[in-house]
Amino acid sequence: MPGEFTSEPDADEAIAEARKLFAKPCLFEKSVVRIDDLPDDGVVEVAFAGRSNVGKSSLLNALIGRRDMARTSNTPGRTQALNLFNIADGALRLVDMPGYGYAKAPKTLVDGWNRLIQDYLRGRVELRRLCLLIDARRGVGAGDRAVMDGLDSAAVSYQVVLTKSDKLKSAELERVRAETEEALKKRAAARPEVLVTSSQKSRGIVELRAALVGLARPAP
Ligand SMILES: Nc1nc2c(ncn2[C@@H]2O[C@H](COP(=O)(O)OP(=O)(O)OP(=O)(O)O)[C@@H](O)[C@H]2O)c(=O)[nH]1
Ligand SMILES: [Mg+2]
Repeated sequence: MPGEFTSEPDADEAIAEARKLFAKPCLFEKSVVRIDDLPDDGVVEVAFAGRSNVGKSSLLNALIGRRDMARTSNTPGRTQALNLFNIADGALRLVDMPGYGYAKAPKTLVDGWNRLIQDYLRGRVELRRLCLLIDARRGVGAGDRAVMDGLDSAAVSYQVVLTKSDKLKSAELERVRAETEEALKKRAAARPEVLVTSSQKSRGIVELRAALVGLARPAP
C-alpha cells in the first residue's frame, strides 16, 4: 500500500519540527478573566481543558519542558483564569484553562462552567485545537461528555489526551484507550486518535507535541 510508505516520513518530520518548536523560548503572557482582555494579535491558540486535578498545568509544563511555568497544585480548582503562554514569539499560544466538575458534573457547558470559558470556546477564532484531558484511571465521565457535546456543536476541533498513565498497568491502559477511541467515533469535532500521556514519566509528550506542531506558524 502506498500509504504505508508515505505516513512514516511525515510522522518523523512532525516529531523533528515539534522538537525544534517546543525547544524555543516560552513566556508566560498573562492571566485573563475577561474575554476582552485576550490578545488581539492573531496568534494561533491551543487550549487545555479537563476536570479539576486531571493534570492540565502539569501537561503544559511537560510540553514546554519547564518544571513549574504553569502553576500546578494538589488543591483542585486552582487554575481560575485563562493563563496564556506564548511559544517562539507568537508561533503558538498555549492556554491553560480552569478545571470543571469539581463540585459536581455540569449538565451543560452553560451551567457547569463559567461564562468566560463558554465565550472563549464559542467565539475565539484563534482557537484551533482544544486538548481535552481525561484521567486514565477514570475514563470518560459525565462532565467530559457534556463538554464534548458543547465542542461538537460549536465545531471546536478537539484532541482527547489520557493523563496520569503511570498509574495504570499497560493492559488496563490499552483497554481505556480503546474504549475512549470507540466513544469518539460518533463525535463530529473529535480527532479520532486518543493520546496516552504521563507528565510525571514524560510519556506521550513527543507524540502530543507532534500532534500540535502543524497548527503553529511555520518557522521563518
Ligand atoms: N501520577 C501522576 N500525577 C500527576 C501527573 N500529572 C499531574 N499529576 C498530579 O495531579 C495533581 C494535579 O495536577 P495539575 O497539573 O495541577 O492539574 P490541573 O488539571 O491543572 O488542576 P486544576 O488547575 O486545579 O484544574 C498534582 O498533584 C500533580 O502532581 C502524572 O502524569 N502522573
Ligand atoms: Mg491547573
